[in-house]
Amino acid sequence: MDYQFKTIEKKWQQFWASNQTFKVNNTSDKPKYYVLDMFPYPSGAGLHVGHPLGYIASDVFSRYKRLRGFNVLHPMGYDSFGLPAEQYAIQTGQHPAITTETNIRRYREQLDNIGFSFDWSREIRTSDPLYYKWTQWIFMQLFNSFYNIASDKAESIDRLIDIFENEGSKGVKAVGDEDALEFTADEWNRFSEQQKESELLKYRLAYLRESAVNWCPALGTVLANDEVKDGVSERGGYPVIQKKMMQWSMRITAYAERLLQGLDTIDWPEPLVEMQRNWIGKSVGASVKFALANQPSESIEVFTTRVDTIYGVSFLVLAPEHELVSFITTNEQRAAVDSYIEQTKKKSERDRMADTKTVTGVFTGGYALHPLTGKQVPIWIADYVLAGYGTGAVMAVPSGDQRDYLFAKQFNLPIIKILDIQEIDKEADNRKEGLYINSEFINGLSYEEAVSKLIAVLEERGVGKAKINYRMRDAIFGRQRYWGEPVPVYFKDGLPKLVQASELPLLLPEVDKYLPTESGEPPLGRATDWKYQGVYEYELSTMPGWAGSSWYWYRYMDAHNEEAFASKEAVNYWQAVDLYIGGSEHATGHLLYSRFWNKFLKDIGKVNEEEPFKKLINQGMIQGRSNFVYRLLDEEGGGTNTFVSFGLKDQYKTIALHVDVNIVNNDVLSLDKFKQSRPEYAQAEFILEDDKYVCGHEVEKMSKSKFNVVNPDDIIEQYGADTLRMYEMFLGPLEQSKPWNTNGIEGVHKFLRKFWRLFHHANTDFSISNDAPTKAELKSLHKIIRKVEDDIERFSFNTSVSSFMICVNELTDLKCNKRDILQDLVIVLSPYAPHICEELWTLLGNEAGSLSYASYPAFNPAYLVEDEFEYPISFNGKMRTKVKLSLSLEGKEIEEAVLTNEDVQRYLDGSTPKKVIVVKGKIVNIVI
Ligand code: ANZ
Repeated sequence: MDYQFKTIEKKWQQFWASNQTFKVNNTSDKPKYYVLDMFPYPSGAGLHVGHPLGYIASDVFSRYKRLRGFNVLHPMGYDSFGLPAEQYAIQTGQHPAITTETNIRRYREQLDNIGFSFDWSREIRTSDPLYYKWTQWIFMQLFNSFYNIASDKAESIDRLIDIFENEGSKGVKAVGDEDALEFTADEWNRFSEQQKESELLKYRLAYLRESAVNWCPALGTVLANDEVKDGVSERGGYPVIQKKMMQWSMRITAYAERLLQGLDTIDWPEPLVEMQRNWIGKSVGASVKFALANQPSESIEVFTTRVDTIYGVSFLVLAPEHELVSFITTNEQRAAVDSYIEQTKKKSERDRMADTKTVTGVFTGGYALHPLTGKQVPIWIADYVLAGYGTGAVMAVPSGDQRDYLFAKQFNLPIIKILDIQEIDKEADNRKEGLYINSEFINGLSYEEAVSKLIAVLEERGVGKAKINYRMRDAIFGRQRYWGEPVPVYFKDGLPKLVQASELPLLLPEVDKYLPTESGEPPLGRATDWKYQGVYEYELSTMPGWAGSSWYWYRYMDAHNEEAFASKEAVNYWQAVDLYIGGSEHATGHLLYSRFWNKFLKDIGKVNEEEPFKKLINQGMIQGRSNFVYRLLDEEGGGTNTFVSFGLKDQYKTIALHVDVNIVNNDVLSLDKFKQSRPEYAQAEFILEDDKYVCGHEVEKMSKSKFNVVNPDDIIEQYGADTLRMYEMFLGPLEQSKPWNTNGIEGVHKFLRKFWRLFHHANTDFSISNDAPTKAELKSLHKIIRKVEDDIERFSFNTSVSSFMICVNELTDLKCNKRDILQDLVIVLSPYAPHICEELWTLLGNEAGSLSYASYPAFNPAYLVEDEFEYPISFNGKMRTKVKLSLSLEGKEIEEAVLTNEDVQRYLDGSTPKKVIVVKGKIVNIVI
C-alpha cells in the first residue's frame, strides 16, 4: 500500500487521544523527567509554522526520553489572560472569555494536527477561576510575608509584628521602603491600627505604595519596565509617560542577590544569563554623605562606585525629583529650578538615560561640604541623575566620569584633576606639582586597599559606608485592565485587607463595557453590586500578564487539586523542570518573575527547589520567505495591469509587490490563483520567462502584512504532520533563526515515502523478512542508533534528519526488509515521525500504541568496526589507484594482494618494484 499519511495520522492522533497514551502518573518506578514548553497566548491569528518549532523539539525530546525509560511530564496549556482579547472586547463588545475560548479551540485543533505527545489531562488556562484561585492565593502569601535579611528568606509578617512588639524597629533587619520609620517597642504598641498597617505595608512582599509608573494613556494602564520599549508600549507602540500613582508592587528587589547567585547554578544560554545579570545590575560601591553648607545637620547622600575619586569631586548633582531640592534652592534660583523640574516630567526615564550628548541642568544656589576636605561644592540638578537609582544624587567627578566632564564644560565648573589610585599606583612619578594629589593616607596603597581604607575612614567619621546597589526595581503589579486576575483585596478605612482564603477565587465580575469608568477608574469600577461583604470596595486593578505564568509549571504537576496549588507529593516527585524550551524575548520578564516566585514558594516551604528551570533552550525565530511580483509601470510611473517575471524585470520599469506565498510554488507563480486572489488582478497579463512567471524572494519577519505566513495546517494537508515535524527540525540548529522555505520540504517528504517502501514489497504489500541481517545492514542500523542518541542528548535535532536519510538510502541499496533491522529503525525514528512509525510498528505485529513506551535500541559498537580497508596505492609517492583488502591481512599478504591487482599491474607495466612499503590500515607505496 502507498504511504497514506492522511489516514495514518488521523488514525494515530485519535488512538493517542482515546487511549490517553501520554497521560502520566505522579508515581512511578521510573526516573522522572519534566519537559516544559512556554505556553502560548491563544491569539486570534492561530499558529504559523514558526510557533510550533520549539514544541516539536520538546516533543522529539519527550518521546525520546520515554523510550529511554523515563516517566516524562510533557504538558501544555494557555496563558489566556491578556491585552489582545480585551482590545477585541472593547472594539466588538464580545466578552474576552468567549474570544479566548474560540481561540483556544483553534489552537488545540492546530496542535492536535501536529501529533504532540502532551498529557492533555493536565491542561491549564490561567483565566480559569480554578487556576487563578491559586494565583490569588500566592498573592495572599506574598502580602502576608516580609523579607528577613537575617535569615535571608521570606517569613511571615506575623514574625515581623512580633519583633516590633518586643524590640521595636531596631530588632529587625528586613527589606523595606526607604521611608520606614524607627520606633521602640513601646511606640509600636501605642500606634493605632491604621499606623501599624501602613507601616507593615512598607515591608510586605506584595505592597501598595505611591510610585512613579509607566502610564500608557492610550491603553489606559500602567506597564512594567519590560513592557515598554524605547518610550512606547511594546504592544501597540503607544507613548508611555511617567506618572505617580498608588500601585501594587512586588518586592522582587529583596531577592536581587539570590536571583543573581542562582544564575550560576542553572544551564541557560549565556546571552540570556547575561541579560538577567545586567537587568539585576549589581554595583558595589559606597554611599557618602555631603553635609549642607548652611545647615550641616542635613546632608545629601550619594551613591558612588568610585569612592577612590572622592578627591576629584567638584560639584554634586541631584535628580530633579530629589526631596531636598526645594529646601536647598535659593530664592534667586527658584524660578529656573522649578521650570527645569517641569521640563523633566515630560521625559521618560529611558530618554533621560539614553541622551548622552545634550547636557542640561540648573544650579540650585546651594552648597555642600566635602566630607574629607571640608571644601564647599556647588549643588546642581540635572535629569541625567535618576531619582529611583542609588540615592538619586551623585558626587560629580569631571576628571573621572564622561558625563560629569561634559557637564562641567557646559557650565564652566571646576575640573579637579585627579589620577585615580590605580594610575597613581602604576606611575608614582605622576605625582607632580600642580596635580591634585590624593590624601597621604591612601597613597602607596593598592587600589583595593585604598578603597577599603577610604570607606573605613568615611565610616569612622560617620559620613559614609560600603553599599551594594541593584539596578533592578520592584515590579509594578497592578494593571488598570479587565481581563486579568482580580487582586483578592478590599479596602477598609483606606487600607488594603485580604479576603479570606476560603473566599477564593475572587471571581472577575461582569461589566457593561471593558473601558475605564467616566471618573477614570479601571473597568472593574463598572461592576455593580461588587463589594466585599456588600460594603467594602474591592481593589479595582487586576494582576499583570506575568502573574499567572510565574508559577504555572507547578500546576501541571497536579492540575485538578482543589486543596492546594499542587500537592506536596506531586511537588516532591516532579521537583524542577528539567528542560524548558521557549523564546528569548522573555529574558527579563517571565523568566525573572518565575524565578522570584519560585524562590518565595521555597521560602514558605511549599516547594523544594531554589531554581525552577534547570536547563533552558531558546528556539530561534522562523522568518518568513516573502515572494514578489513586479508590476510594470507606465510612462508616468503609474501601475499597469502587466506583471514581469523576475529574470526580465531589469529590462522594464517595475515596482515590486508582495504576493501571497501560498499561491507560489518553488518561486513559480500560479497565474490562475493570482488572478483570483484579488479583483484588481482578475485581468492581469504577464511577461513570462520560459513560459513561467518566476517570483523574486526575500527573507523577512513572518507576518500577515508581508503575505508570507505559512499555516502548518496547509503543510500538513499537503505533506502530513510527520513531514512538517521532520522538516522543522531539518531547517537548522534549534537555537538559530532561519527562514521558512517550503521549497525544501519535498525532500523530507520523499524520504518518508522511501522509508515506507522499505517495508513494502513492490510498493504494495507489507512484506518483511525474518532472515538474519547482514553486517552491512547492522552497521547502517547501529550508526543511526548512535547518531540519534548523541544528537538528541546534545539537543542537536537537525543533524539527525540527514543521517536518517543516509540510513534509509543505504538500506534501500541493500534491499533490506529485515525485521531485525527495521523494527529498531522504527523506534529510533519515532520521536521525529511518530505517526508513520506507529503504523509500521503495528504492521510489524506489535501491540498498538506500545511504540511510545518501547525501549530505545542498545548501540553495539562491534557492528561499526570496519573489516575492510581501501588502500591508496602510490607509485614513487604519487597516488595512482585504490585497492580494497580485508583488514585481517598482514604485511607480506597485503603486498602480494596489491601486486596481483589488475590496475597495479598495469601501472607496473611488467617491471619489478624496487621496494614495496606497506603501512597496515593506511597506505601502500611502491618504488619503481
Ligand atoms: C563618582 C564617580 C566617579 C562615578 C567616576 C563614576 C565614575 P553603576 O555602575 O551604574 O551603579 N550614579 C549614581 N547614582 C546615580 C543616579 N541616580 N543617576 C545617574 N547616575 C548615578 O554607576 C554608579 C555610578 O553612577 C556612581 O559612581 C555615580 O557616579 C553614578 F569617575 O560617582 B559615580
